[in-house]
Amino acid sequence: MKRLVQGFAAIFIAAFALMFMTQQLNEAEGYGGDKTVSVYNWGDYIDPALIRKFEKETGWKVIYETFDSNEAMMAKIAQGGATFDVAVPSDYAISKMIEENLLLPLDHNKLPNLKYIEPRFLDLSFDPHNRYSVPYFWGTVGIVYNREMLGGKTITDWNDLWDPSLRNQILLVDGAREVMGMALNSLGYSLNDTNKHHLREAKQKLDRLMPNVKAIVGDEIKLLLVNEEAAIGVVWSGDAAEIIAENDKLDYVVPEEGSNLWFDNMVIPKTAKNIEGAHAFINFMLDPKHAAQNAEYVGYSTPNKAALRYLPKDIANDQRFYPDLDSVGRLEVYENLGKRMLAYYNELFLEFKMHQK
Ligand code: SPD
Repeated sequence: MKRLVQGFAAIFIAAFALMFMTQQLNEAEGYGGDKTVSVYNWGDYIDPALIRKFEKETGWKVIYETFDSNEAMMAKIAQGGATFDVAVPSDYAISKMIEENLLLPLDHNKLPNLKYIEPRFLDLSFDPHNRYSVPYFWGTVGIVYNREMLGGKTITDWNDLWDPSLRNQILLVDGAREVMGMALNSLGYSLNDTNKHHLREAKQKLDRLMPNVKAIVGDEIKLLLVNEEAAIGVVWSGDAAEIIAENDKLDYVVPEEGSNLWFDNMVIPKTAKNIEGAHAFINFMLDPKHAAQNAEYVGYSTPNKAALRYLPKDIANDQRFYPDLDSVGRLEVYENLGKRMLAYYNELFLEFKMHQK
């Protein structure tokens, strides 16, 4: 009996020591702990001065980590090794994370600044009643083009990109849904198409675009276009705004065949350690002055109605980035197409990427 008790005691002590060491390790890496708020966001997607202001006002230290695709973010959160208090997924990814039970319901009482969001950005189909998510930025996908490098030629359609005169002139955003969506739209299909023949057709069409593709890149796409390393970029609208602000030879168009309307929202993952801090951070970002400062810094469009009056007029009235949605052609929000179909989109995109020069 004594040996049995000693055995249990040894197991208990070992388990406790392991728990303690894991916590120390997590805290050393910056994850978890009630003195920190860990935020997982897209690259180049916040004004660092706002992080410092939040830390100063609340006493919580922000541990900030970035990702470059919804797929990478979801894999990391689902795997659970690192835990985050706040993350910023897009529409279809939010729906998928809700389905996979990866998110905590929000306490709206702790988010009084939610009232500043324009109603058309609330209660969207990927998260009815905003039970799990609140708006951060929104936008479209389109084409940035350099008028001078194209000799005055204007671009209006996705299909313009297949013009043989554009050899080695196109940079593509590194996103499976964006690139597959562009090819599907160019063929007259929906960017949520699930017909495998249509998807293969889109992939074959992408292969025919490859001679014109200079590179498929992440956030560096902005610098490359500003520095005129290529004449054309397929980009998110907020990146386009930032690029055009740096080089006025460039313009942005949302192609007439149709494109993507997207929403990035803030959520609290189920594994969050500091739920109080997570709500405080989200509410801080929803404050109109903070939302305006953030929008001006990153270039993306804010869904915060009250923030618009703090933005310079030339930004808030720019129809390219704050369009009246009825006036923009056929825009679709990415749908959660289910695990297998999303994996198929990724597989086709990876096959396409493998044939890069
Ligand atoms: N550099 C910030 C990029 C944010 C882009 N989010 C858009 C996602 C559209 N699905």
